[in-house]
Parts: sequence; C-alpha cells; structure tokens
Amino acid sequence: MRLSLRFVLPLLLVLAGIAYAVAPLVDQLTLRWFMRDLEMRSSLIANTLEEPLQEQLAAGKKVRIAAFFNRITRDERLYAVGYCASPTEKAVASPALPAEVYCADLKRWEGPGDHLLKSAQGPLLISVKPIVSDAAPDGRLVLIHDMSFIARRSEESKRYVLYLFMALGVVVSLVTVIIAQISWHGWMAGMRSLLRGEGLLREPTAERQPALPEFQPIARDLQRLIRELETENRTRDEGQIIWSAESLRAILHGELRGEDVIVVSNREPYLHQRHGDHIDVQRPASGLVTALEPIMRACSGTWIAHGSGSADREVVDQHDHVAVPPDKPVYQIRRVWLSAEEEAGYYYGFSNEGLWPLCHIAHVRPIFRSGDWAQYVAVNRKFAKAVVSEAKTSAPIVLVQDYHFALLPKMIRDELPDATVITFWHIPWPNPESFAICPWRDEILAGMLGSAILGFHTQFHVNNFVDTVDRFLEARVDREAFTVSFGGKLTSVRRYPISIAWPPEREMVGKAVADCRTDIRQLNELPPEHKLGVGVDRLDYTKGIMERFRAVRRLLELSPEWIGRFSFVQIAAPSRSGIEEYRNHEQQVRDMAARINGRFAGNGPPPIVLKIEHHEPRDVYEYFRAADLCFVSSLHDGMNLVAKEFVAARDDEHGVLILSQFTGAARELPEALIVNPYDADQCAAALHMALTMPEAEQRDRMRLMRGLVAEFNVFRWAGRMLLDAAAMRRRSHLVDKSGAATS
Ligand code: GDG
Repeated sequence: MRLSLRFVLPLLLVLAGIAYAVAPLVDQLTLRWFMRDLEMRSSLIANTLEEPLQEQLAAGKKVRIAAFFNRITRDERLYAVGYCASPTEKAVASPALPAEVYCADLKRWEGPGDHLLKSAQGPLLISVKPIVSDAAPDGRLVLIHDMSFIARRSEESKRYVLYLFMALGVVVSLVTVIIAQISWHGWMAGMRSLLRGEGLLREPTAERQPALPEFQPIARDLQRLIRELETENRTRDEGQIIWSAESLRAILHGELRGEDVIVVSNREPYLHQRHGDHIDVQRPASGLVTALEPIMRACSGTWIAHGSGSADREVVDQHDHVAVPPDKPVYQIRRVWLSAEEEAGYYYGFSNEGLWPLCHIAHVRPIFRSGDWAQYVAVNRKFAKAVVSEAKTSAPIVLVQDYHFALLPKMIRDELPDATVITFWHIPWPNPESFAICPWRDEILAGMLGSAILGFHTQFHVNNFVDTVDRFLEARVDREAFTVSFGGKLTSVRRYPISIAWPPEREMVGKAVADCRTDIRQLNELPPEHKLGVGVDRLDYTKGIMERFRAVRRLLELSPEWIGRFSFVQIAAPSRSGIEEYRNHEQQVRDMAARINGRFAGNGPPPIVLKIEHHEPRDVYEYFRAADLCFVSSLHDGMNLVAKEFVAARDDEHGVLILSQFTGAARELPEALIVNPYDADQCAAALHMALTMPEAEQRDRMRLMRGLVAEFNVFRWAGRMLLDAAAMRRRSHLVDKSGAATS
C-alpha cells in the first residue's frame, strides 16, 4: 500500500501541473476558433444584407436603414451594425454602435491584426465588410459581435479541462494501485513459493493451480541459481560468520535441508549407571564427546554408540534408542551392544593396544593379534548394519568418529552408495614407516578411503596419511587438491582442527574466579595464597603425566623457593583400565607422585595432589578457574581439548597455559608457553616463568588465545566439514546429471 501511495501522489501532482499548463492553451485555441467562426458569420451577414441595403441606399431611406439594423441586432450575439457610405460621413447604425467605431477610422478595424474592442459590456469583435455601389464606392458595413459569451465559454472549457485531468488522475491512480497490489502479492507469493521449492515445481493440488510446464525449467534454473548464489555468498562470508550452535543449525538447515545426520562413535555421550536402586546419568571424560555433543544438539540426529553403561539396557526403548540430553532431549542415542569378547578384541585389543600406540609416538609398542582384528572387523560390520537400519534415507550424512571404525566408511559405502561419509580421525597419523608395521595396513587404508571426506587435526597428519596411501596402495594422489582416488572413488583429505563450544556453558563459568580460588584451596587444604597448577587428563600414557611430575620435581630442585608454596593438582579420569599397559601406567603415576611428595615432605602442602577419579565437567572448570597455571604435557596428541578448555574457563584473562609442542593445539595457541615435555629443565623453567609472569603479560597472552578459541570453535569445525560435504554432494549431483545427459 505504501508503495502504491508513493507512486500515486507524484502522479497526481504531475497531472495537476499538466492541467495547469494546458488550460491557457485550450483557452487561446478556442478563442481563435470562435473568432474565425464570427468572421465567417460576419461575411455571411454582409452578403445577406448587401442587396436589401443597396435598395435602401438607392431609395435614400437612411431612417429605414437604421430601423432595419435595429431589427437585425435582436440577435443577442450581434451587438451593433452600422454603415458608412464614406469616411467623411456619419455612420447609419443601430444605437449600440460604440463611440470608438466611426467612419473616418474604419481602416483600423480592417486587414490583419487584433479586431477586439474592450467595452464596458465585455469584449466586442469588430468586423468591417465592403458594400460598394456607384453612389458609395467606399461604402463599408460594420458588424460588431458580442464576445462575452466567449469569455464564459473559456471559463467553462478551463473548468472542463481541469475536471478531465482530475478524473484521469483518479482513474490512473486506481488502476495503478489495483495492478500494483495484485502484482506485488502475486509476485511475492510466487517468489516465496519458488524459494521454498514449491509452486512451479510442485504437483498441482486441489487448492493450487497446475504448474505451467513451460515455466518448470526456468523455475528449476532459478532455484539452482539462487542456491548457488547463497552458497557462494556463504563461502565468501564465512569469515564473517560468528559460529555458534544457532548459526551452525541455521546453516545446516539451509544447506542440508533437514537431511539425515548420523554420528557413529565408540563412546556414547551419556551413560546410564546403576548405583544400588537408582540410575545415574554420566557424561564420559572424552575429547570426542566434548566436541560432538554440541553438534548433535544443533542437528538433532541419531548418535550410534556402544552401550557401555551398567544401566544402559534398562532405559532404551525396543529399538535400543534413548533420547538425550536427559533434562531436555533433542537427539537420540542408538545403543549397540557388544559381547565381552567383542569388546576385548575390538576395543581393548585392536583399537587401544594396536592402533592407539601405533598412531601416537609415545614409545609404547603396538600389539596386533589376529583374534583382535577379527573382532574389529566384526564390530565394524555390526555398526555398519546399525547405520543402515538408522538411515532414514538412502543418502544420509554419516559422521564416523575415530580409529575404532577405520573399516566402517567402506562398509557403509558398500551398503549405501549414495551416503556421504565424513570420517574424522581424532588421533595423530604417523609417518608411512611407522604405520607400515600394522599387518592389516592395506585393509585399514582401503576402509578409510570409503569416506568422501577424511579429516585430521593438523596438516602434518594429513601429509602423513597421503604419504602412507601413496606408499602402500594403488591409488591416485593429488597433492595439490589433497584428494585420493581409489577404486574409482574420490576422498578429500583435509585438516579440520577440532575445538570446543564457545562461549562455554554458563554453569561452567558461573562461579566467580575468586570464589573458585578460595574453595579449591580450602578443599585441598592449601593456604589461601598458595600457588596452584592444574592438569586434567584421561589417565593415559600419551598425556605425559609422568613427564609433568618430573618437571614439577625439577622446578623444586632448581627453584627451591617454591617448595611449600606451589602444588600441582592432577585430575586423572580412569581410562581403559582393562589394558595392562594402562594399569601399569596408573601404578607408575601413583608411585611417582608419592615419591616426589615424599621427597619434599615436611615443607607444607605436598607438591603433587593426585586425584584419580572422574570429575563432573563443572568441577573440572572450577579447577581451571582456581589455578595459576595449567600444564598440558602430552607426548603426542591429535589436538588436546584441555588446553582450549582452560583458555575458555579464564574469562578473567589470568592464568598461564604451558603446552606441549607435540599437541595439535600448539599450532593454534602459540601464546602459550610451548615446551618439549621430554625436556624436564625446559618445563621447569616454563613453570617458574608461569608462576612469576606479570599480570599484564598473562592478560595479553590469554586475550589472544581466547580470541582464537572463540573464533575457531567446535561449531566452525563441524560446520566446515558439513558444508564441504554438502558442496561435494551438490557437485556429485551435477556430475550424475551431466553423465546422464551425455549417455
Ligand atoms: C582425543 C584425542 C583430541 C578429562 N578428565 C575428565 C574430563 N576430561 C575431559 C577434558 C576434555 C577431554 O576429557 C579430554 O580431551 P583431550 O582432547 O585432551 O583428549 P582425548 O580424550 O585423548 O581425545 C585428542 C580429542 O580426541 C578430540 O578430537 O583433542 O587429541 O586424543 O574435554 O575436559 N572430563 C570430566 N571428568 C574428568 O575427570 N568430566
């Protein structure tokens, strides 16, 4: 409506202007017409009068002539009539002849020029016609017409012109408004339905008109164009996107249009544990779970995982589903049950005694048993079946997580050729020589290459993988595009550095830093001003916990002023305790902590506080906020999320991160104090530097690191992978189409 008014008002103004300009022209034109008519009329009257007038003149009856003229002027338009026999004589005329018209001056009213005379009665038109006889060779008949009727008519015609333009304006405006409204609504509805993929492309229904077949190709092209533009814009604007659960959800909704998203991981995001007569819900200590949980919340898909909680079977429905998170369910877990043999062979054996040490350079020998391998194959197949049964379409997007499922991508592709499998390998990938010791290396590589996208944390791991494939498989490797073509299928191998949710959940950082400092020190019986370091890990030999303790010992040796003034709290979540190597490692960690504490006993609080137990995430964050420093000393780590969590926890911009150079995180957080965990002296120096670092420097470093984690958060990690998958699906649709067109 506003649009219409915006158009109509100027239109009316323009029309009024035109009317104003046109009216005088019309006036002049009509005046000229009338004068020409009157001239003709005068000639006609003169011709008619000539004969009777000649007779009267010949009879010399001037009085009768005057009476005759009088009669004629009863015509209301003929104002006066007169006759001049010669310029020197007085005119014989009807009484109304104006004084300005006299015989001696008749030349003035003859010939071209203005013959109008303005009198008190109004304008008069003077017309002089020769009436010649032998007696009066210069005789002239004067006819004077009353022109006041012309002025009246001119007023009327001006009025009519104005009315005409007003009516025209109203009609044009009405037509404009009606057309504009109809077109706007129609156009908007059309565009809306077109953008929704409806309308022209939809089948006709009772309410909807049938689609015009000739418009369908145009509509399709338009839709495709719009989508391509959207995608291009998004790619161009990606740097501008503030990645959050909402923006991820919005982008995925637009890009994947509610497609079927399935996650497969060994570890489930929620375990149900029985404690006596009640069931507890536990969130496991796992970087992978920490990273994927927010994505599932954003996508509302299905997460397939090993049901390993003691009460897991009690809470699922008949399809082995349970809705989570328990307080506000938004997605579902599909639990897969494993026998003790399967778990022993697939999980503890091949995955954690074989692949885990194989991929980490932590100087623990991998153990490969054929029995474990058989279970690994069988369990991968079991999960592949679960994927097929959970898929709602023939082309789901399946996010396969980690080294437990190296064979799964190919198994899924064999069953669902249109599925898009994205595999993320959360741990490092070794160089080809190291990987070559695996007896089933070719099967593992071929299994992984069933993925459309294969992701690692760092470019270094990407390069190692591509080198390994190049060395051992008959595959075509493109090192520019980082793609591998194997068995006629293409896999894109890319770097997707994982991260954490940003901003951290409110309940994690809700408690003030000062309160965290006080409470944690009280809880651990430490003085209020005691310096505190913290480490949080699964109890795993790759995390370098012993190297960390060695560094603390070295600090106290090199800088004894810290004895009794500094303690290091190590939170270690028990992990894989079914494996001997892990049990031994736990024992070694306990022994070492005890030895160091023993050595410095009697000087106040112990240097090492070892807490081998599961902590709730909120408790972990409370430690992060209470500490002066956080020490991550992994011997080898894909990424290490603890480093990023510590940074996220410190909204006070204080605290120092000491970070092993062998973590993926070290590439992203150079403002941390980067150390070699094998170098105890260097680590001790870093500890001392952290404990004495001025607040301003702490703030500067922390600010930069927080900026990076905020920007490169887990939503970006997931979004980037899923957007790449969506682009890949679009490309393959195009290839399929052009293939069909040319075949
Ligand atoms: C693999 C890769 C990669 C630790 N103790 C407790 C606890 N945690 C949480 C931490 C953190 C997670 O566990 C550990 O994450 P990391 O990244 O450090 O390590 P991995 O478990 O080895 O994860 C690793 C990761 O996958 C992601 O791709 O970064 O390189 O090895 O979130 O806070 N959480 C709770 N209680 C604990 O006692 N609740």
